[in-house]
Amino acid sequence: MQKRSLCRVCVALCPVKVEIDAAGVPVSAKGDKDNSHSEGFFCAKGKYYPAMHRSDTRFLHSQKRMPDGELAAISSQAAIEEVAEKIQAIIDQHGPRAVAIYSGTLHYQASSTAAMASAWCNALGLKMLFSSGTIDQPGKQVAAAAHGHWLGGYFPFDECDAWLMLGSNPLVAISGGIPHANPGRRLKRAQKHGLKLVVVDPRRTETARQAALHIQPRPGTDPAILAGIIREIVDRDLCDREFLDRHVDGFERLCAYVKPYTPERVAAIADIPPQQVTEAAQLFAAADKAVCTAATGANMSGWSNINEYLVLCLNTVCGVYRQEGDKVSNHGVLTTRREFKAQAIPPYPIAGYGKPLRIRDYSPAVCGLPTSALADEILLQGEGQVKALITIGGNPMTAWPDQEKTFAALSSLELLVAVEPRQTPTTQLADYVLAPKLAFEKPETTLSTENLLSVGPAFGYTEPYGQYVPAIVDPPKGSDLLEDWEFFYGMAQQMVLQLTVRAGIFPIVGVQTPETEVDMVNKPDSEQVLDLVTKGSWVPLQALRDDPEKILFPEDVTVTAADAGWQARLDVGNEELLEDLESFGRGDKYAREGFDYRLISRRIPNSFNSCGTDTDGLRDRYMGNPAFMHPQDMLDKGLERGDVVIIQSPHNEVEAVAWPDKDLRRGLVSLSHGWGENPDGQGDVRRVGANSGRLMSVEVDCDRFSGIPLMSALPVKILPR
Ligand SMILES: Nc1nc2c(c(=O)[nH]1)N[C@H]1C(S)=C(S)[C@@H](COP(=O)(O)OP(=O)(O)OC[C@H]3O[C@@H](n4cnc5c(=O)[nH]c(N)nc54)[C@H](O)[C@@H]3O)O[C@H]1N2
Ligand SMILES: Nc1nc2c(c(=O)[nH]1)N[C@H]1C(S)=C(S)[C@@H](COP(=O)(O)OP(=O)(O)OC[C@H]3O[C@@H](n4cnc5c(=O)[nH]c(N)nc54)[C@H](O)[C@@H]3O)O[C@H]1N2
Ligand code: SF4
Ligand SMILES: [Mo]
Repeated sequence: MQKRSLCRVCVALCPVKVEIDAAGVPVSAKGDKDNSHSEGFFCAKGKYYPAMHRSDTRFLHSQKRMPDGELAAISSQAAIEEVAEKIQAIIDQHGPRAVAIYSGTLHYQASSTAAMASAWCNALGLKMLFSSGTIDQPGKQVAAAAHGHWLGGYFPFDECDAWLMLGSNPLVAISGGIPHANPGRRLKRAQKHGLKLVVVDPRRTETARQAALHIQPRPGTDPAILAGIIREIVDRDLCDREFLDRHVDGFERLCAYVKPYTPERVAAIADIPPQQVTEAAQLFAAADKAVCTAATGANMSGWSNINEYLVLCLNTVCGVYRQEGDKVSNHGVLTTRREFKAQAIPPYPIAGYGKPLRIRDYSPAVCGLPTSALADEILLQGEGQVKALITIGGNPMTAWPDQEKTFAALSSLELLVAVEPRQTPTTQLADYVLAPKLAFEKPETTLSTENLLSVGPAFGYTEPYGQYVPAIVDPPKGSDLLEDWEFFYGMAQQMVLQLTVRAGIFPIVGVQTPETEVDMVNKPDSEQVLDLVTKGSWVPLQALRDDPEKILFPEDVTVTAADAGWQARLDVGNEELLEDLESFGRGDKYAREGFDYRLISRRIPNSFNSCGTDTDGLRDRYMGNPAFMHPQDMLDKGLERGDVVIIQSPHNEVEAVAWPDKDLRRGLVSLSHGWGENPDGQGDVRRVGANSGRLMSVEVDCDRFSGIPLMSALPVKILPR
């Protein structure tokens, strides 16, 4: 029997057709060719998603750590009661700051999880809330706060003539850069209509190969490239003067800061031909509709805030936004109904949103609390020490920078709870594992990906697309699993809390989303929770349930005039952030004597962070997560494909498997994350992979707002084993 669902490994949420056997077990999946939005697109991880449902490493029951040190099955209800009681006791004794939450990537992809977990945290007054966002692209929120927002929004990818991307590879990551569904086909189609793609990446990526212009710089030099492009646009008088005059402050200051970045200087810093700067500027400014975006590569290489800020400045200097009367073809389906107006939302403070952390002078910022500081907040004794951590849909032991410190911290906790469906390096340390149902076992909507439009121009859908899918299989026989949200609801009931659920996943700037008090006596069912998180949406969720064939919901929406008397302006002259450009210009502050290679971040097609790393068939595409190097660099070091090397950073070292990649610049090692065992593991690196986070320090070279450490362009040495 075949049933339709959505793959939920990554934000593409690809529509899939799942083959279910007579026993009700999902056996295989393929892309849904009948779906006009995705046109059958899916990937290897989606193919193996049914296998993840059946995996040997999956927990079929919640778990409790026993006195002998082993995990043992416990009923979901008992797990809820015991965890709730322990959390309450810790709060009673040490206050709410002793309890921290870490929300990982898979927390956001289930709309009910994010809504109910947030509601529970709010009801308890928890403030120590961390997420994978601050070890991802935190410069986005920082830059947006300094710059402001344009309520008319950006033109979607499909309508643009030029598209400039720094540090993203959407043809593999399927995340941002190019909108999620079927990015390859979308790109080809857009190019047929004349779109010029410019990619800035030290690696000739799958996406870069399709570009009209690929700039292949030294990693960590994006500030120079962006400043150079803006300078050229100003110099050649290619700015949108009218937009700047009417809606923007700080232009003169921006011009002064980018002035030193002549094409020749940029070329010297980034080691690229100077004419590429001019060419990129001309391609971008000549386009009728264009957008510049940056992703992880530009956020992890030491200059996240200034990179993301210059991206916004470039867009604003060229006035790329939708104006009054422009059609809004991607208005939304399941997010809260809203207006698009030709007006600015002014800048707001970057930080200072609450009580500071105890270490490294961090205070809550627009991007949230710095995850890189959480291990130290757990380890640092005294008043305010974090004693309990709940991780939801994340895997700190493979994802957090400085794996050894993370290991020490997580091992020392009084209580570690993981809401996690499978055995991971993190669950090896957990006191409780709350075992959730997996995707095919629960209903879902496309809300979470649609809501990503609040992250930036290349996120969310480019068309008014929405889908609802019901549960299509029962959980495995004999299992005792709940949906993620039910754990938080159950704990709230146990702790006698009133929960209030807010619609949506991430707030959308300028939009008031409806809130609803949850019935704490009669437990809602999953469908009712989905109704709460889509309350006030463009299209009522029930309409999607009633007609599953209908997936596009276009309405005639245009950008309206600004409110009468509206004065707010965008700011491209934020001195605090532009000072980073000044600091960048003083020389390579991250270089370390003797560390002659740079490790750069990347994604590989066969794993999604740590998902897939224990799935046969996905794991074995390479030997774990290899350390890609230029073939000539390997030759110079006498290395062959598959040889084990030691990658040493100023902070620590790991073993990794060398693998040739002619698409890299010389002098680089390109290593993906999410792999590797705990530091006490004994596994073969060729199977378990290398943990790149172990090389990173959370004490030096971290950003002052988000705490994101140097996770790309990291100086390393390559040594024989
Ligand atoms: N060195 C280095 N480190 C990095 C990065 C890098 O480039 N380099 N990238 C960073 C980035 S961008 C990110 S986003 C983070 C990722 O950091 P995390 O989000 O912490 O890591 P994931 O491996 O994505 O964890 C997702 C977990 O959710 C579990 N899961 C799957 N389905 C469900 C479900 O239905 N419910 C629940 N509760 N759990 C589920 C999976 O088994 C997995 O263990 O890593 C960051 N770390
Ligand atoms: N297959 C797969 N897909 C994924 C994930 C995965 O693990 N596997 N992870 C998901 C997650 S959590 C996220 S956040 C997204 C991220 O999505 P992307 O940000 O698109 O991630 P990557 O594919 O790693 O692309 C980053 C690119 O930055 C380049 N880079 C490294 N350093 C620099 C630099 O200093 N400057 C510039 N300009 N480029 C640099 C790298 O070579 C790489 O090609 O992907 C998501 N999708
Ligand atoms: S993992 Fe692959 S199939 Fe699944 S949603 Fe992402 S791109 Fe689609
Ligand atoms: Mo991420």
